[in-house]
Amino acid sequence: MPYVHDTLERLRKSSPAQTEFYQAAEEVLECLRPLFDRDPYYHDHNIIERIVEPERQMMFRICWTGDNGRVYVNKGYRVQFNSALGPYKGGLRFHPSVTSGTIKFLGFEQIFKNALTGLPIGGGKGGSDFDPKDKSDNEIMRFCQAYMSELYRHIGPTSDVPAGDIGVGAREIGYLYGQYKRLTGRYEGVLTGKGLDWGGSIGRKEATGYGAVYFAQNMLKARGENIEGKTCLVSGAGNVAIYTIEKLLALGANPITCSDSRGTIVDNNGIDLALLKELKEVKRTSLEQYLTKRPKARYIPATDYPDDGHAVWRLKADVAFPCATQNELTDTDAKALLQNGVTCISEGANMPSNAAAINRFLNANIAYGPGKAANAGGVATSQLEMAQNSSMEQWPLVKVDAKLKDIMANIHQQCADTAEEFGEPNNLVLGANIAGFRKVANAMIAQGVT
Ligand code: NDP
Ligand code: 2IT
Repeated sequence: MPYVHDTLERLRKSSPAQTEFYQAAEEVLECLRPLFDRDPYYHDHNIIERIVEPERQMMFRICWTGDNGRVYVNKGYRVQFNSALGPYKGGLRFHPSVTSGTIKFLGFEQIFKNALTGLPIGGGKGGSDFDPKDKSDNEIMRFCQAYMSELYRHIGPTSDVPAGDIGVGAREIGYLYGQYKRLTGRYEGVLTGKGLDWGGSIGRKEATGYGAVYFAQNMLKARGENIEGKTCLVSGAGNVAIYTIEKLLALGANPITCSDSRGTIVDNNGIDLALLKELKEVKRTSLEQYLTKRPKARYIPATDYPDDGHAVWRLKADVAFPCATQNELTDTDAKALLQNGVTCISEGANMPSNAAAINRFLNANIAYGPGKAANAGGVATSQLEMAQNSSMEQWPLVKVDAKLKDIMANIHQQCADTAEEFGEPNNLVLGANIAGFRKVANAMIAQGVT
């Protein structure tokens, strides 16, 4: 199929060094081959060349003052990738590893994820190479204010609505929102993940993790199984990991791991959720501290796996939830997971498994839910927050949670049906990419060449 091949070749030349973006684009485009083979419609409209190019990208300087009086400089980004289905929607990531390529890969994934939710949201993403670790609360506030001092002119409740991602949680959203309000004088739904007393949706904080567990339940149900009693591996110790663990415990599963960039906790009696929240949501400290209250747990430093892989994936279990970051799960990890009996993987993170690991899962025919489907509960609940903001209402948890469950079941069904339609039942990667793509592409074509 020269169309896919040529587009990827052009991207490789025009986006040098954007390896994560290229990886994400290659996965999607390779999955689209059977669709293009069947029908020249999308080719006739030159749709993949159009869809891999962001509508707009902002890069800006952020200057902020440290507690020591020194002025620091960081890079800021916002990629407005695709608005065919609605206002740009997607989180902000503050992490020292962030480059324009990282934000572009995340924005690209977001387009298809948001399409799968069935809600009217386009795809975008933003962030900075700012490192929030070891910064004081005042430094975080000044950085957020500086970031919003540029971003505010590019966003709005019906044009572009950012939210959280790695390094951006309730505290950062608060400071960003305060600055937006100060600069514009407007109290409106321009960010999601807000505090519950000032426009936030009940259930948003929990939604990505809960949604990833609901997605696993749907995959297991399709195979006549249930999550109850299953031993689960979870990576990460942030927002997504914590609420994945919370839902697993509530459903009678046994999550035995969590991890941060420094190491992994293995607690065969089940992760102590209250302790994890205290360490990560209140004290913002290293996971190693977990041992002081749970001495029977084990701590494996990340340095034990310096080059290839992650301790979390080397344990006996039934279900795995990668909830930390991109490419955290290598081919060696994938091999270990399969050998250790894991038969279901639901990705809370964005693109956590590398291409070789994904191929291994698909060849083994296990239940594999790719991030753009399995972690869509977060952005879906963000859209529910936008709906509540625009009607000036706040819905109760039962309503939000029922909608979230419905949305996750729908996403699973769409992916499974589309995989079946293209003769690869169980290939939810193919199903997610084709189902998401068709919605966006059809809307782009209907709206003409813009
Ligand atoms: P948080 O910042 O709350 O937590 C991230 C966690 O992952 C931390 O425990 C962090 O450890 C760990 N981590 C980050 N980078 C690495 C690394 N290179 N190696 C090992 N561990 C690492 O972020 P979230 O929980 O919000 O996000 C986690 C993932 O989920 C990301 O891929 C994000 O894009 C995705 N996601 C998030 C959504 C949301 O609503 N928040 C929605 C959908 C997807 P440490 O603190 O030591 O760095
Ligand atoms: O990757 C993601 O979907 C998110 N970080 C959440 C985006 C959002 O707008 O809630």
